[in-house]
Amino acid sequence: MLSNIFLLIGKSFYDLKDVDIYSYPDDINKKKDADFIHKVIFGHDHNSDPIFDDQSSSQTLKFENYEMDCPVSQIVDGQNVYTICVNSKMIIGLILEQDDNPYDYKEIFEELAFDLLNNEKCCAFEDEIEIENFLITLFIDIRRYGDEFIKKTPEISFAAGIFTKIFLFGIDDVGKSSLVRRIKTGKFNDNYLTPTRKFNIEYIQDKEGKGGLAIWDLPGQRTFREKWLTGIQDSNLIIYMIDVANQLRFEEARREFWNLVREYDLSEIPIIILGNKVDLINIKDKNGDQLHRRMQEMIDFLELDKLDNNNWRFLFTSVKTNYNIKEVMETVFNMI
Ligand SMILES: Nc1nc2c(ncn2[C@@H]2O[C@H](COP(=O)(O)OP(=O)(O)OP(=O)(O)O)[C@@H](O)[C@H]2O)c(=O)[nH]1
Ligand SMILES: [Mg+2]
Repeated sequence: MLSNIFLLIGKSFYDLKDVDIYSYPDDINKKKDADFIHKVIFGHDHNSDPIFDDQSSSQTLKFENYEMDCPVSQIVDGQNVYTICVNSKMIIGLILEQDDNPYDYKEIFEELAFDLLNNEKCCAFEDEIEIENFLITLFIDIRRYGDEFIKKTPEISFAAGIFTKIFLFGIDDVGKSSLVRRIKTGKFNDNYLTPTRKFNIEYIQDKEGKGGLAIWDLPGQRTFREKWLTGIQDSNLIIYMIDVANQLRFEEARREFWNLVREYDLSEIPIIILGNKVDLINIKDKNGDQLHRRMQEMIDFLELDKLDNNNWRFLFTSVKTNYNIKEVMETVFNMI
């Protein structure tokens, strides 16, 4: 488990007075922890390509792009430290628990730091609050990843026979994580969720003893979509969710669905397509003809009839109003 994160940034790493130190949640102090910091810098420098160019002192700290070297794992004063150097000017360090394997965190550490800095441009390293927010975001996401993914990996293989793996995907903002939360806790909150960043696995035990589900809630944002292919393997059932109220993104939703279906042989796996946020479209009679017509329109648009797989169902849902959520669960258990 990640216990602390820190950032060393400065015009030169050779003299600590030129280095600013930020950390979260525990304070790392320039005076008190000087020895520790020196060792971290030395250890990183001697375990990676030469990265600290001493020309740097005259240059500014403004960057267009952020490049990262490969993370370095070291034990410093008995602490499990994992550091990455950015643009030869900064070191971001994770302090992990003793029995953590830093390499489990390699991918998330590199990708998240890269994504936050280059794609989301969340920090320009000019403002202290911005820097602190950047560190806190990294901390929370890496910690959550550790808690939910790394710790649970053995559980998946161990429980493979008991838990049915459900692969839940769809473009961003359609309501996937909201659905998982609804199933798990019965709750919905308009303001509760933020975009998912990593595979999120939720284990749900059916109350009536029908079995256990491991629902893989995938991040829908564009940068994560190529990862879908990695996660889909061994799935027992697939749920593809679209937002029926957002017509502007129908085309994108259809494209992403077929990208995956074509790429991976899904002919044997049951598929449920959920048209979510039905509360936002104007249908007066939710069980009558009008809804039926809408459903047929969606099926035609998504070209579901072209699926090799005959084992699919389309359902309208509203995670918000709880409409059809019970039916989703029934359909899941019927289909598997
Ligand atoms: N009106 C309405 N809003 C919903 C419904 N389901 C989810 N939302 C809202 O849609 C937004 C996105 O929901 P999320 O569950 O985070 O979406 P997601 O698909 O997990 O998004 P990514 O993780 O980015 O892929 C949130 O603001 C939800 O509150 C619904 O049935 N009706
Ligand atoms: Mg989500």
